[in-house]
Amino acid sequence: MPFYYLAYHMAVNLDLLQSLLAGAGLDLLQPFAAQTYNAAAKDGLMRLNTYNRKKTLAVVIGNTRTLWKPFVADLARCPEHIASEAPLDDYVQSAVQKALTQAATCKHAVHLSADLSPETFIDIMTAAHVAGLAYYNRDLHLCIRTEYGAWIALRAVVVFDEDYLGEDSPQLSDPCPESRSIFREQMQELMASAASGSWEERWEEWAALRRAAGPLHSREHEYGQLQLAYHYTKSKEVLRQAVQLHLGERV
Ligand code: B12
Repeated sequence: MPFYYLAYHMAVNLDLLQSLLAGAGLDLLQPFAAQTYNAAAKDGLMRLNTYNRKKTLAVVIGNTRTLWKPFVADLARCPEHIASEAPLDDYVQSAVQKALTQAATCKHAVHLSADLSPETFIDIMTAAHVAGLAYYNRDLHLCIRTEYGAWIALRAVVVFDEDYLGEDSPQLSDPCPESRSIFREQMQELMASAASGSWEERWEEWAALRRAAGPLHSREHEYGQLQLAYHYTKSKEVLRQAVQLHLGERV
Protein backbone atom coordinates (compact mmCIF):
# COMPACT_ATOMS: atom_id res chain seq x y z
CA MET A 1 0.00 0.00 0.00
CA PRO A 2 1.51 3.37 -0.90
CA PHE A 3 2.71 5.44 2.04
CA TYR A 4 0.52 8.45 1.28
CA TYR A 5 -2.56 6.55 2.39
CA LEU A 6 -1.15 6.41 5.89
CA ALA A 7 -0.41 10.11 5.98
CA TYR A 8 -3.82 11.28 4.73
CA HIS A 9 -6.44 9.08 6.30
CA MET A 10 -6.07 10.25 9.87
CA ALA A 11 -9.47 8.92 10.96
CA VAL A 12 -8.60 5.54 9.49
CA ASN A 13 -5.14 4.21 10.14
CA LEU A 14 -4.92 1.83 7.20
CA ASP A 15 -1.46 0.69 8.17
CA LEU A 16 -2.63 -0.32 11.62
CA LEU A 17 -5.81 -1.87 10.19
CA GLN A 18 -3.77 -3.94 7.77
CA SER A 19 -1.37 -5.18 10.43
CA LEU A 20 -4.12 -6.01 12.96
CA LEU A 21 -6.08 -7.93 10.32
CA ALA A 22 -2.97 -9.72 9.10
CA GLY A 23 -2.23 -10.76 12.68
CA ALA A 24 -5.62 -12.47 12.72
CA GLY A 25 -4.89 -14.19 9.39
CA LEU A 26 -6.82 -11.74 7.19
CA ASP A 27 -3.79 -10.95 5.10
CA LEU A 28 -5.35 -9.32 2.02
CA LEU A 29 -6.52 -5.71 2.07
CA GLN A 30 -7.12 -3.39 -0.84
CA PRO A 31 -8.45 0.18 -0.59
CA PHE A 32 -10.72 1.52 -3.34
CA ALA A 33 -13.41 4.13 -3.96
CA ALA A 34 -16.88 2.90 -2.94
CA GLN A 35 -18.29 4.61 -6.05
CA THR A 36 -16.44 2.19 -8.34
CA TYR A 37 -18.33 -0.73 -6.79
CA ASN A 38 -21.63 1.15 -6.92
CA ALA A 39 -21.16 1.73 -10.64
CA ALA A 40 -20.30 -1.91 -11.33
CA ALA A 41 -22.75 -3.80 -9.08
CA LYS A 42 -25.70 -5.52 -10.74
CA ASP A 43 -29.11 -3.85 -10.74
CA GLY A 44 -31.12 -4.69 -7.67
CA LEU A 45 -28.14 -5.04 -5.34
CA MET A 46 -27.57 -2.72 -2.39
CA ARG A 47 -25.25 0.25 -3.04
CA LEU A 48 -22.48 1.20 -0.60
CA ASN A 49 -23.00 4.33 1.49
CA THR A 50 -20.87 7.11 0.03
CA TYR A 51 -21.38 9.49 2.97
CA ASN A 52 -22.06 12.22 0.37
CA ARG A 53 -18.47 12.25 -0.76
CA LYS A 54 -17.16 12.27 -4.31
CA LYS A 55 -14.75 9.43 -3.67
CA THR A 56 -15.34 7.46 -0.50
CA LEU A 57 -12.75 5.25 1.12
CA ALA A 58 -13.59 1.56 1.16
CA VAL A 59 -11.46 -1.53 1.67
CA VAL A 60 -11.97 -5.10 0.61
CA ILE A 61 -10.61 -7.67 3.07
CA GLY A 62 -9.69 -11.25 2.30
CA ASN A 63 -7.31 -14.00 3.16
CA THR A 64 -5.02 -16.67 1.82
CA ARG A 65 -4.36 -20.03 3.49
CA THR A 66 -2.75 -17.98 6.28
CA LEU A 67 -6.12 -17.63 8.03
CA TRP A 68 -6.29 -21.26 9.06
CA LYS A 69 -3.66 -21.25 11.84
CA PRO A 70 -4.95 -18.30 13.86
CA PHE A 71 -8.51 -19.53 13.38
CA VAL A 72 -7.68 -23.00 14.69
CA ALA A 73 -5.62 -21.52 17.54
CA ASP A 74 -8.70 -19.49 18.50
CA LEU A 75 -10.84 -22.64 18.48
CA ALA A 76 -8.25 -24.39 20.65
CA ARG A 77 -8.53 -21.54 23.18
CA CYS A 78 -12.34 -21.49 22.99
CA PRO A 79 -13.52 -24.97 21.89
CA GLU A 80 -17.15 -23.98 22.53
CA HIS A 81 -16.94 -21.92 19.32
CA ILE A 82 -16.88 -25.15 17.29
CA ALA A 83 -20.54 -25.68 18.11
CA SER A 84 -21.57 -22.35 16.62
CA GLU A 85 -23.42 -22.44 13.29
CA ALA A 86 -20.58 -20.81 11.33
CA PRO A 87 -17.40 -20.67 13.43
CA LEU A 88 -15.19 -19.27 10.67
CA ASP A 89 -17.62 -16.49 9.82
CA ASP A 90 -17.88 -15.63 13.54
CA TYR A 91 -14.10 -15.55 13.81
CA VAL A 92 -13.81 -13.23 10.81
CA GLN A 93 -16.53 -10.91 12.06
CA SER A 94 -14.91 -10.60 15.46
CA ALA A 95 -11.41 -10.04 14.01
CA VAL A 96 -12.70 -7.31 11.68
CA GLN A 97 -14.63 -5.58 14.46
CA LYS A 98 -11.67 -5.71 16.84
CA ALA A 99 -9.30 -4.27 14.25
CA LEU A 100 -11.74 -1.48 13.36
CA THR A 101 -12.17 -0.52 17.00
CA GLN A 102 -8.46 0.23 17.15
CA ALA A 103 -7.80 1.54 13.65
CA ALA A 104 -10.84 3.70 12.75
CA THR A 105 -12.34 6.63 14.61
CA CYS A 106 -14.82 7.73 11.90
CA LYS A 107 -18.21 6.27 11.00
CA HIS A 108 -18.01 3.09 8.94
CA ALA A 109 -20.17 0.28 7.61
CA VAL A 110 -19.08 -3.36 7.53
CA HIS A 111 -20.42 -5.72 4.85
CA LEU A 112 -19.47 -9.32 5.55
CA SER A 113 -19.44 -11.64 2.56
CA ALA A 114 -21.26 -14.27 4.61
CA ASP A 115 -24.17 -11.91 5.31
CA LEU A 116 -26.84 -12.60 2.73
CA SER A 117 -29.48 -10.10 3.86
CA PRO A 118 -30.38 -7.91 0.84
CA GLU A 119 -29.97 -4.61 2.76
CA THR A 120 -26.29 -5.32 3.40
CA PHE A 121 -25.35 -8.00 0.84
CA ILE A 122 -22.09 -7.31 -0.98
CA ASP A 123 -21.25 -8.98 -4.28
CA ILE A 124 -17.72 -9.32 -3.05
CA MET A 125 -16.22 -10.84 -6.19
CA THR A 126 -17.21 -7.71 -8.10
CA ALA A 127 -15.84 -5.57 -5.25
CA ALA A 128 -12.52 -7.44 -5.30
CA HIS A 129 -12.33 -7.09 -9.06
CA VAL A 130 -13.04 -3.35 -9.25
CA ALA A 131 -10.71 -2.72 -6.29
CA GLY A 132 -7.89 -4.43 -8.17
CA LEU A 133 -7.47 -7.18 -5.57
CA ALA A 134 -8.28 -10.16 -7.76
CA TYR A 135 -9.61 -10.87 -11.24
CA TYR A 136 -13.24 -12.09 -11.32
CA ASN A 137 -13.50 -15.05 -13.67
CA ARG A 138 -17.24 -15.17 -14.31
CA ASP A 139 -17.12 -18.56 -15.99
CA LEU A 140 -15.62 -20.22 -12.96
CA HIS A 141 -17.37 -18.05 -10.35
CA LEU A 142 -14.01 -17.44 -8.74
CA CYS A 143 -11.71 -14.50 -8.13
CA ILE A 144 -8.12 -15.16 -9.08
CA ARG A 145 -5.04 -13.32 -7.94
CA THR A 146 -1.83 -13.74 -9.88
CA GLU A 147 0.26 -14.90 -6.93
CA TYR A 148 -2.32 -17.04 -5.11
CA GLY A 149 -4.55 -18.24 -7.92
CA ALA A 150 -8.05 -18.95 -6.60
CA TRP A 151 -6.70 -19.85 -3.14
CA ILE A 152 -8.08 -16.76 -1.56
CA ALA A 153 -11.30 -16.01 0.25
CA LEU A 154 -13.08 -12.68 0.30
CA ARG A 155 -14.47 -11.74 3.67
CA ALA A 156 -15.65 -8.18 4.02
CA VAL A 157 -15.94 -4.72 2.57
CA VAL A 158 -15.77 -1.75 4.93
CA VAL A 159 -16.79 1.76 3.85
CA PHE A 160 -15.56 4.75 5.86
CA ASP A 161 -16.81 8.30 6.22
CA GLU A 162 -13.53 9.46 4.69
CA ASP A 163 -12.27 10.49 1.27
CA TYR A 164 -10.51 7.98 -0.95
CA LEU A 165 -7.26 9.65 -1.95
CA GLY A 166 -5.67 6.82 -3.89
CA GLU A 167 -5.44 6.40 -7.61
CA ASP A 168 -8.07 4.72 -9.75
CA SER A 169 -7.93 0.95 -9.33
CA PRO A 170 -6.00 -0.90 -12.04
CA GLN A 171 -7.88 -2.82 -14.73
CA LEU A 172 -7.03 -6.46 -14.07
CA SER A 173 -6.63 -9.08 -16.74
CA ASP A 174 -7.17 -12.81 -16.28
CA PRO A 175 -3.96 -14.30 -14.77
CA CYS A 176 -4.87 -17.70 -16.22
CA PRO A 177 -6.93 -17.20 -19.41
CA GLU A 178 -6.40 -20.78 -20.59
CA SER A 179 -8.58 -22.07 -17.72
CA ARG A 180 -11.69 -20.55 -19.31
CA SER A 181 -12.22 -22.89 -22.21
CA ILE A 182 -10.51 -25.92 -20.68
CA PHE A 183 -12.88 -26.12 -17.74
CA ARG A 184 -16.16 -24.84 -19.09
CA GLU A 185 -17.36 -28.36 -19.88
CA GLN A 186 -16.36 -29.79 -16.53
CA MET A 187 -17.96 -26.86 -14.77
CA GLN A 188 -21.23 -27.35 -16.63
CA GLU A 189 -21.27 -31.01 -15.72
CA LEU A 190 -20.66 -30.28 -12.03
CA MET A 191 -23.29 -27.57 -12.03
CA ALA A 192 -25.84 -29.91 -13.53
CA SER A 193 -25.03 -32.51 -10.91
CA ALA A 194 -25.22 -29.89 -8.13
CA ALA A 195 -28.63 -28.79 -9.37
CA SER A 196 -30.02 -32.29 -8.95
CA GLY A 197 -28.40 -33.02 -5.60
CA SER A 198 -25.94 -31.52 -3.15
CA TRP A 199 -22.84 -29.92 -4.63
CA GLU A 200 -20.85 -31.00 -1.54
CA GLU A 201 -21.09 -34.61 -2.73
CA ARG A 202 -18.51 -33.83 -5.39
CA TRP A 203 -16.56 -31.22 -3.48
CA GLU A 204 -13.19 -32.70 -4.36
CA GLU A 205 -13.95 -32.13 -8.03
CA TRP A 206 -14.94 -28.53 -7.30
CA ALA A 207 -11.65 -28.15 -5.45
CA ALA A 208 -9.77 -29.61 -8.41
CA LEU A 209 -11.40 -27.04 -10.65
CA ARG A 210 -10.34 -24.29 -8.29
CA ARG A 211 -6.79 -25.67 -8.29
CA ALA A 212 -6.75 -25.57 -12.06
CA ALA A 213 -8.22 -22.07 -12.23
CA GLY A 214 -4.96 -20.37 -11.23
CA PRO A 215 -1.47 -20.25 -12.71
CA LEU A 216 0.77 -23.25 -11.96
CA HIS A 217 2.88 -21.37 -9.42
CA SER A 218 -0.21 -20.62 -7.32
CA ARG A 219 -0.54 -24.27 -6.35
CA GLU A 220 1.90 -23.82 -3.50
CA HIS A 221 -0.73 -21.56 -1.93
CA GLU A 222 -3.45 -24.19 -1.99
CA TYR A 223 -5.27 -24.65 1.29
CA GLY A 224 -3.97 -27.49 3.48
CA GLN A 225 -5.90 -30.75 3.64
CA LEU A 226 -8.07 -29.96 6.67
CA GLN A 227 -8.59 -26.34 5.63
CA LEU A 228 -9.76 -27.47 2.22
CA ALA A 229 -12.05 -30.15 3.60
CA TYR A 230 -13.58 -27.68 6.05
CA HIS A 231 -14.22 -25.00 3.43
CA TYR A 232 -16.12 -27.43 1.25
CA THR A 233 -17.90 -29.57 3.85
CA LYS A 234 -18.18 -27.30 6.93
CA SER A 235 -17.66 -30.46 9.00
CA LYS A 236 -17.28 -29.95 12.76
CA GLU A 237 -15.26 -33.16 12.88
CA VAL A 238 -12.65 -31.54 10.63
CA LEU A 239 -12.42 -28.63 13.07
CA ARG A 240 -11.97 -30.99 16.01
CA GLN A 241 -9.17 -32.78 14.14
CA ALA A 242 -7.49 -29.46 13.33
CA VAL A 243 -7.64 -28.43 16.99
CA GLN A 244 -6.15 -31.78 18.09
CA LEU A 245 -3.37 -31.36 15.58
CA HIS A 246 -2.71 -27.82 16.74
CA LEU A 247 -2.56 -28.89 20.40
CA GLY A 248 -0.27 -31.81 19.49
CA GLU A 249 2.09 -29.50 17.61
CA ARG A 250 2.42 -27.27 20.65
CA VAL A 251 3.51 -30.09 23.00
C1 B12 B 1 -24.21 -17.79 -3.01
C2 B12 B 1 -22.78 -18.26 -2.99
C3 B12 B 1 -22.52 -19.59 -3.30
C4 B12 B 1 -23.60 -20.57 -3.76
C5 B12 B 1 -23.87 -20.30 -5.26
C6 B12 B 1 -25.16 -20.90 -5.77
C7 B12 B 1 -26.20 -19.90 -6.10
N1 B12 B 1 -26.45 -19.76 -7.37
O1 B12 B 1 -26.72 -19.22 -5.22
C8 B12 B 1 -22.94 -21.96 -3.46
C9 B12 B 1 -23.44 -22.44 -2.11
C10 B12 B 1 -23.15 -23.06 -4.47
C11 B12 B 1 -21.47 -21.57 -3.36
C12 B12 B 1 -20.46 -22.50 -3.41
C13 B12 B 1 -19.13 -22.19 -3.29
N2 B12 B 1 -18.61 -20.98 -3.04
CO1 B12 B 1 -19.63 -19.35 -3.00
N3 B12 B 1 -20.48 -17.73 -2.58
C14 B12 B 1 -21.72 -17.36 -2.63
C15 B12 B 1 -21.84 -15.90 -2.16
C16 B12 B 1 -22.31 -15.90 -0.71
C17 B12 B 1 -22.77 -15.00 -2.96
C18 B12 B 1 -22.62 -15.08 -4.49
C19 B12 B 1 -23.63 -14.14 -5.11
O2 B12 B 1 -24.81 -14.32 -4.96
N4 B12 B 1 -23.12 -13.07 -5.74
C20 B12 B 1 -23.95 -11.97 -6.18
C21 B12 B 1 -24.55 -12.14 -7.54
C22 B12 B 1 -25.34 -10.91 -7.98
O3 B12 B 1 -23.51 -12.22 -8.45
P1 B12 B 1 -23.58 -13.28 -9.61
O4 B12 B 1 -22.33 -13.09 -10.37
O5 B12 B 1 -24.85 -13.33 -10.30
O6 B12 B 1 -23.48 -14.49 -8.56
C23 B12 B 1 -23.60 -15.79 -8.88
C24 B12 B 1 -22.26 -16.46 -8.84
O7 B12 B 1 -21.44 -15.84 -7.90
C25 B12 B 1 -22.68 -17.84 -8.50
N5 B12 B 1 -21.80 -18.55 -7.60
C26 B12 B 1 -21.16 -18.16 -6.50
N6 B12 B 1 -20.48 -19.15 -5.96
C27 B12 B 1 -20.70 -20.19 -6.74
C28 B12 B 1 -20.28 -21.47 -6.62
C29 B12 B 1 -20.67 -22.38 -7.57
C30 B12 B 1 -20.24 -23.75 -7.41
C31 B12 B 1 -21.48 -21.98 -8.64
C32 B12 B 1 -21.87 -22.95 -9.64
C33 B12 B 1 -21.93 -20.68 -8.74
C34 B12 B 1 -21.53 -19.81 -7.78
O8 B12 B 1 -23.95 -17.80 -7.87
C35 B12 B 1 -24.35 -16.46 -7.74
C36 B12 B 1 -25.84 -16.32 -7.76
O9 B12 B 1 -26.40 -16.94 -8.89
C37 B12 B 1 -20.35 -15.40 -2.31
C38 B12 B 1 -19.94 -14.32 -1.29
C39 B12 B 1 -20.45 -12.96 -1.67
N7 B12 B 1 -20.96 -12.25 -0.70
O10 B12 B 1 -20.41 -12.56 -2.83
C40 B12 B 1 -19.57 -16.72 -2.10
C41 B12 B 1 -18.26 -16.92 -2.82
C42 B12 B 1 -18.41 -16.48 -4.24
N8 B12 B 1 -18.08 -18.36 -2.81
C43 B12 B 1 -16.86 -18.73 -2.69
C44 B12 B 1 -16.42 -20.05 -2.65
C45 B12 B 1 -14.93 -20.25 -2.45
C46 B12 B 1 -17.30 -21.10 -2.77
C47 B12 B 1 -16.95 -22.58 -2.62
C48 B12 B 1 -15.59 -23.01 -3.02
C49 B12 B 1 -17.19 -23.19 -1.26
C50 B12 B 1 -16.79 -22.43 -0.07
N9 B12 B 1 -17.73 -22.19 0.80
O11 B12 B 1 -15.62 -22.10 0.11
C51 B12 B 1 -18.08 -23.25 -3.36
C52 B12 B 1 -17.67 -23.81 -4.68
C53 B12 B 1 -17.19 -22.73 -5.66
C54 B12 B 1 -16.27 -23.24 -6.71
N10 B12 B 1 -16.38 -22.69 -7.90
O12 B12 B 1 -15.45 -24.08 -6.48
C55 B12 B 1 -15.93 -17.55 -2.54
C56 B12 B 1 -15.08 -17.28 -3.80
C57 B12 B 1 -13.64 -16.94 -3.43
C58 B12 B 1 -12.84 -16.66 -4.66
N11 B12 B 1 -11.56 -16.92 -4.63
O13 B12 B 1 -13.36 -16.20 -5.62
C59 B12 B 1 -16.92 -16.41 -2.14
C60 B12 B 1 -16.52 -15.03 -2.60
C61 B12 B 1 -17.03 -16.48 -0.61
C62 B12 B 1 -15.75 -16.19 0.15
N12 B12 B 1 -15.85 -16.17 1.46
O14 B12 B 1 -14.68 -15.99 -0.34
N13 B12 B 1 -21.31 -20.23 -3.21
